[in-house]
Amino acid sequence: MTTGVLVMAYGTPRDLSEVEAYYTDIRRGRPPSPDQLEELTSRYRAIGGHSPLLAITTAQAEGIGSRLDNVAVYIGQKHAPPRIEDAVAKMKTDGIDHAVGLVLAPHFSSMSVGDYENRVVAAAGDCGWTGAFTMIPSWHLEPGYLAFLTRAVHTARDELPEAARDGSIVLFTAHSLPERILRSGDPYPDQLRETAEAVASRAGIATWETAWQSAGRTTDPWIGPDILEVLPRLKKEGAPAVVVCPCGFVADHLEVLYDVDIEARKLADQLELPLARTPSPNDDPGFIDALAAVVKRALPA
Ligand code: FEC
Repeated sequence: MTTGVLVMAYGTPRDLSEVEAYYTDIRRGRPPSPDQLEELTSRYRAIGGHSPLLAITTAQAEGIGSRLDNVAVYIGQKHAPPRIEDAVAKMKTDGIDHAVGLVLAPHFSSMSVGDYENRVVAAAGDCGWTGAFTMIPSWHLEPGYLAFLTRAVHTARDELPEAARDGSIVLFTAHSLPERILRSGDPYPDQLRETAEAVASRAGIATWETAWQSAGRTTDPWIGPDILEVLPRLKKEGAPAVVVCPCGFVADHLEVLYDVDIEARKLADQLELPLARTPSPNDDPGFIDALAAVVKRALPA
């Protein structure tokens, strides 16, 4: 049997000239207004004009591949090339009989992981790939991922001023989604809480909360509370400092490097609330071991 793993990620524009096409894709083909485009472009400019996401996704996929015997690795992105559809077509050409689908996001939502799965199924139908497909729905309690985050919480906490460490609050965050996902019993918020609880217990952290970040600029209500509302409340309640652990993401990219490192930090500075952010998993060897273990369990015997 010829086996493959399809590693899927959000995707990023490779440079500023691709931001418009990328944003149009995210908006399902509706081009952004000039103001919307300028606003997003200015966020990419603020992180140096380029997101490291594709390079990190590639390193993660190669790391997973190097830990598996006789398994071909494909990268499929949601909003930029190489796209999920291209990867599925390549799996057909390569004669893959069985593929495992892994999304580089730990928590399941019908609007995130579910959407990636739908794209694979539709692409298979379109190109006529008839191999078996096993989708990994979530891996938010994978021991190696929790171990990475546990170390990361300690690393970030140690960056806080010594006097502010005791009593500091850890905020575990993930990308917000429109509230309508909750009506169909989506497990996304529960899974975020389960990751947070598991890491807090391993790290010996008594004071922690979950919060949401990076909500879209749409008129729909999005799941809250948003990190930008939580920081002022924590200050008011007398928290001496905050550790932000964006555990819904596994790489440095716009939503971490801008939304946490620039936007949330600016607010924390205004509030005079010390803030440290946990390092991202990226290509940490122990973290990649964890992803490879998740894939191995899903491979056909
Ligand atoms: O570094 C980069 O260039 C890419 C950063 C990036 C990641 C990411 C991950 C997730 N998103 C999720 C949901 C939504 C929903 C919308 C939405 C919109 C945007 C926009 C940008 C963007 N997202 Fe994203 N997301 C990243 C970037 N995202 C840019 C458009 C401007 C803005 O709103 O800021 C709203 C549109 C829609 O309805 O589709 C919803 C989720 C994740 C985490 C899971 C995953 O990685 O797939 C969920 C990284």
